[in-house]
Amino acid sequence: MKTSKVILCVDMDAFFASVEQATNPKLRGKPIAVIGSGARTVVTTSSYEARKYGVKTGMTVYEAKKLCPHIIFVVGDNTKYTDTCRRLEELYRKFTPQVEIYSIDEAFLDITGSHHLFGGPEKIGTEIKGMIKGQFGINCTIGIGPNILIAKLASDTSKPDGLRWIKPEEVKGLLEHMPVDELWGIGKGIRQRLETLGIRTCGELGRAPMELLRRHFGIIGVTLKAMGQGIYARPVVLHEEEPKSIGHSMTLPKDIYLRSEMASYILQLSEMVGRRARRYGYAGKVITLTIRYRTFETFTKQKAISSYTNDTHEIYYHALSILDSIRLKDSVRLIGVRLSGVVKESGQMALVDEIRKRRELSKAIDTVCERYGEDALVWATYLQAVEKPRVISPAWRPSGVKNIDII
Ligand code: TTP
Ligand code: MG
Repeated sequence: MKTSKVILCVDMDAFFASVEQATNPKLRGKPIAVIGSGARTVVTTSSYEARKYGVKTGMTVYEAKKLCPHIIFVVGDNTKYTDTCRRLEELYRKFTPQVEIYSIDEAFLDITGSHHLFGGPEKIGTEIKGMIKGQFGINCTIGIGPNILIAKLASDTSKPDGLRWIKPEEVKGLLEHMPVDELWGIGKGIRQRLETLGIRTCGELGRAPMELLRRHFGIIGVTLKAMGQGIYARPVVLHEEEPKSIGHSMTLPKDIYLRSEMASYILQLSEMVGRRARRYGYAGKVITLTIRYRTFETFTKQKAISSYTNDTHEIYYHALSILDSIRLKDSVRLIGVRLSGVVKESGQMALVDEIRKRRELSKAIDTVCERYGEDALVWATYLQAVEKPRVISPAWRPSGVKNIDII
């Protein structure tokens, strides 16, 4: 029998306000709001004492004061919060190495392999809550579930100062009558679109015909249906891990047939992959080309090369040779290029003069592009692409190399 995962979601209660109350006893137990220092600042968060009066994130100072005349405004200090965030991460790591710091005050911990060492998931939850209270003087809410979606739901529904474990066998019954927008990631827009299809609850979403969802939401329809059933494949993403690969893919503005057009996109993707690898000092030995046909059928082929590279043209050359080795069955809607088998660059890689020169050129292009934007300088072949889409994936993060393949 396949045992399910155990994921813990930790979310600080009224984070900025709690930190302020913890560091200034005069603020404890009082309605406070944390604001910025600008003249037109808004409430970033408020203490639960202030929330009782209806004070909410995003309100102006004036609006908050009207609802709660004795509210105390505190100008936020970001370094305090980021510092707390870093220290919290250390605390989580005592229970598992599988920690994802999702936002400044939220983390996901995969405790599947470690909970038995600590007396079970709830024991870990209680212990983390106690440690956070003891070390930082703040409350948090912890949700536990078989995946991130359910753990997040458990936390959201037991705030503040809560601890809730939704076990796998409880998921179905719990979701049956729950409105879809209570699920993480389903906002007003998707809720309204689902409503027009007669879908209001997660139970209805989970039972909706795949074809219907596909037609209205494209590939996301598949994820939505699974979410309605409480299924969520996204794992906890570890930040400190070395990237195993660097990839970019793009859905094309229209389906294409011509090899020459595909080559233009492949060059553009190779440049994005190469640039990212060079920026963070990585090089790889395996090039993968992904082609998704109009029908969504996806084809992936890879090629191992003899030496490590992060050179745009080498990546392009090999990706193109993969394209040449396949017989395209249909028009293409998505192309992806990936560099894997990635290691930290040694600095001694550019042995051949020609390669060294090209690397210098690549570096020069990177510098210009970083200063003036992605499109400032492009290889001439890009310009042959019929319509060049803006293709930075939503998963891209400025802070480091991130595997951004969304296929
Ligand atoms: P949240 O976790 O959304 O809120 P919270 O921790 O204040 O309250 P809750 O108990 O409901 O979890 O956000 C975390 C912190 O991020 C919050 O304390 C302030 C900051 N923040 C902003 O600066 N701007 C925003 O728009 C939001 C939503 C949060
Ligand atoms: Mg919070």
